[in-house]
Amino acid sequence: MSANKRLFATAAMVASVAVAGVLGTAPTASAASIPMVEAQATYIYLYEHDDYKGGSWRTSGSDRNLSGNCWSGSGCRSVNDNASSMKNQKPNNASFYEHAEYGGASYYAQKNSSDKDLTDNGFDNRISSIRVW
Ligand SMILES: [Ca+2]
Ligand SMILES: [Ca+2]
Ligand SMILES: [Ca+2]
Repeated sequence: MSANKRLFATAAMVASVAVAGVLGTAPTASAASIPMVEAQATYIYLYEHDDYKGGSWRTSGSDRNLSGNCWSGSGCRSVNDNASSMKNQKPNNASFYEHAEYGGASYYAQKNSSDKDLTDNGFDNRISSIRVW
């Protein structure tokens, strides 16, 4: 019986510590008011070469025309028709299209997936637009 009481007392202590912990974080609760888009930004990455090498470029949403987008690094090597590998780190599926405006053949990139070589998908150096679903 006294053992049960001790157990209860311990549980109550743990509970109060937990409450204190929650209250302790209250001053930073304003962080929760940051828009979710900002706080949980995720991206789809395209890479200039196989194996995620060369320049990279990322987008958080759909892009109807990759023309004018440049790989990271010096100069402006065009992303359009030049992506050779990709990582989709978003919690959304995405489609890559052969042409701008989501036209032509498409490649389906599941959420949280990656592909180190788009050649075997017939999509090496072809992507011209991206739609995030
Ligand atoms: Ca390429
Ligand atoms: Ca592939
Ligand atoms: Ca293309």
